[in-house]
Amino acid sequence: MGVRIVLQLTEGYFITPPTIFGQGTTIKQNRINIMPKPRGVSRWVTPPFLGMEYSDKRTVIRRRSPRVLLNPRRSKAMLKRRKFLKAVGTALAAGIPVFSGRQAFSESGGMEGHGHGAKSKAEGLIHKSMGTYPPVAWADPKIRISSPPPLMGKQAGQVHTLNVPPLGYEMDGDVKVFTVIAQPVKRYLTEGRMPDESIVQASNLFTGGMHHRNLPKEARLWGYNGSMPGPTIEATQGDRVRIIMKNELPEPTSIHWHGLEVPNDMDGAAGVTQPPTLPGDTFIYEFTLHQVGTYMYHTGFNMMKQDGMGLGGFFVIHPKRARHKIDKDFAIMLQAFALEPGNDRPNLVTMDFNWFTFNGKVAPDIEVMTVRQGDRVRMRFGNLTMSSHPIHIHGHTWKVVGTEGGPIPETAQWPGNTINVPPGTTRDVEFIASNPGVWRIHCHKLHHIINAHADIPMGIMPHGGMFTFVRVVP
Ligand SMILES: [Cu+2]
Repeated sequence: MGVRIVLQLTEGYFITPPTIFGQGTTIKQNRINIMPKPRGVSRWVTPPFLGMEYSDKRTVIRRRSPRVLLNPRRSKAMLKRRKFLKAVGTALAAGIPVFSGRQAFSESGGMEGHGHGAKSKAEGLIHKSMGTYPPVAWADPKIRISSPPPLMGKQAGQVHTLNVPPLGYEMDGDVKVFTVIAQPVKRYLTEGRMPDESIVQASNLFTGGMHHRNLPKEARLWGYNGSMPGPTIEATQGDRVRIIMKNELPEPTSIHWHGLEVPNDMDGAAGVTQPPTLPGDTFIYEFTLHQVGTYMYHTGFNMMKQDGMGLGGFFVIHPKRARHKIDKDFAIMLQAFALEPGNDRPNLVTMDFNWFTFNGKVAPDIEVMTVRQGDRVRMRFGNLTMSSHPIHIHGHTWKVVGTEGGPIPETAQWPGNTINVPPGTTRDVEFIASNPGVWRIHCHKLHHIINAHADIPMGIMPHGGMFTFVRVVP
């Protein structure tokens, strides 16, 4: 299968392609800006996604072109061919591997042989496609969104992923079979309620005049099985697992098994180890697990966008024989979104994130972790954001017992009550819940414990972001 990228240049077109693919085997990450802003353009627009055509021998599926907005009064003013070719030259000089305006348009019967006149066929094509295709959407109304698979909600193991329903499996002979459906998901980051008064004593909820109600915030994101993040896949060392991935997104995708030592063709690096799975298609991953520990899965295609839309989850492998019994085993995925006021879709081209989530929720909607005094508690953190998160617990000291490389030998474990979780890593901590009470646990980057950088009721209790409690019941 070949992936052909068509860069459509026109007046005022500011191109920020997330990913550009070579023929079959190479991926190049690129950012090019074609400047300057020509006359007649009312404003720059950063297109959310590059227009692409996905083709195999039989079919050409034209996905949507980028959003390009011109001053409507001048939208008929087409780019002169000379200017177009000049821009092509710029792109080639910028090292774009697969781009040729001539190829792109001659294959569509466009530019070839039309060198004269201001309104060549190629120009017509540019204009037509600009007008015809909207930006890549959150959901494609033509793709039916499946309800969660029947095993969603069945506990497969011991891990409690806060605010995320568990995932069960079926056996096919000796193979554990999981189903994950990549699909658009609406997620309330917060429903706009007050903190739970059964957790915090009412008299302590006095606000000092700084506390006010959160507004509800619903976001349109991408996830698996109706959940963002996706459900935690749990298996045991030595298991053979099969993961059936169905794509109900409006664009191709794949799943990368982050940290797992799988055969190369199971790595999910779409464009390198497999073709991307087209909308409506299914890809089956199957491999044997020899590792132990906390791993992740996330998209392996168009990552900047698809990870940013939320496509990730935990992959936990339990040891055949545990070091010791764990009473409570929690998993918390760290994610961040830039949701501008009045917008329910993330801005994917900024690193100014303003919503910081534990498992797709912000305080005060994040589940409280209730344990009994004396319980041995494990917490697993995974970071799919673009910055680190130092997660801090009150009233307890834990030991760092694992990373995305598996368990840390006991002699090398270290104590603390803040664990920095850098991007792309996981960290496991364990502690005995010895100290009764309601204890804060939160990211210690203080901008990460408010919502939208706007509600700042910091007087008595931080109210938002990566923040919840561990309640130790005596
Ligand atoms: Cu943080």
